[in-house]
Amino acid sequence: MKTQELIKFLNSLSPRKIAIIGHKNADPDAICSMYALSYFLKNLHKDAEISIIAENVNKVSEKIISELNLTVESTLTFKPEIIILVDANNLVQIGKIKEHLPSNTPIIVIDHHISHPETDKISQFKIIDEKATSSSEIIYKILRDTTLKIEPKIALSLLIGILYDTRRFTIISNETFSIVLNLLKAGANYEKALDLLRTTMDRSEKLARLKAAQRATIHKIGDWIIVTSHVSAYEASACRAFIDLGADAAFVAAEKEDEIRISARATQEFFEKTGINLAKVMEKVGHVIGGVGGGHPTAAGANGTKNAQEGIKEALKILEKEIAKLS
Ligand SMILES: [Mn+2]
Repeated sequence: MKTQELIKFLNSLSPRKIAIIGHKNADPDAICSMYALSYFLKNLHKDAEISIIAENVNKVSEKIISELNLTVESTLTFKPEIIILVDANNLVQIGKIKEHLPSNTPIIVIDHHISHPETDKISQFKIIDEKATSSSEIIYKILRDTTLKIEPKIALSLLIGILYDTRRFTIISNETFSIVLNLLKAGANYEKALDLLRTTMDRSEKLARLKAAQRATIHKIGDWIIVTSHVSAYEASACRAFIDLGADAAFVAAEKEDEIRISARATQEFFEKTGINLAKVMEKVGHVIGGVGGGHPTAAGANGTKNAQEGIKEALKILEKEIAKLS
């Protein structure tokens, strides 16, 4: 971890106002890693004003924010002297906040998603660890490299972030288990973490999933079953539902007035046997819908403003081409 370089970079700027910004629809990993990072920064720059910002947060994050009594702003509340993007690696992901960023403000990127071409252009310093299960894991390693004591609430937050992004220890490395053990020793309560991540599904989410199923198209490409559909919201949830139903990969578009979002999910088996990385697929889909895409090999997405249908078609075209190469 480039912790010492990070500290050096931060000290060279000695910022008095720091904005930590996560992606839109911030998930528990984004929220919890931003919170733990703010703890680190408060100790490094004692007098600095620090705010945690995300345009909006997802439902389970809402619960965590209220239970842990965190403060998350939806917009910039001051002119930052430094911006730290966490769990995001490009500015489209932060949504409308992008329009309010003061120019010439140094940007640091801390993220675990597959690196994005824009990252180098926008950032003066970055810590990108694609092997990390979560941004929370990266922040843990930063804290570990300092003499700062990890307080129980910080340990709990990081555990929540890791649990969420590993899908409760489904996608995990041996190292992550040792990190989790250290978080438990630092006072994180595992029961509490699980409890905070438990949510009941909204009626609107249930309806979105069922409508997605009603509108689904099944594509048989080689031996694989790919499902596509469209909804007005909860596209990621709908994708997960299709994977649970038996799809090897799923693409679901959500069309809003001024925004197109396409979510993509695949099984680990699909990724391992085809080598198709959805983050790369969605990067291309992002161009088609007039925005950007990225994410992880089996969970990715794209945001844009137009051509939802074409975006889905592009994804299928890429899959057809790649799968044809295999036979
Ligand atoms: Mn994450």
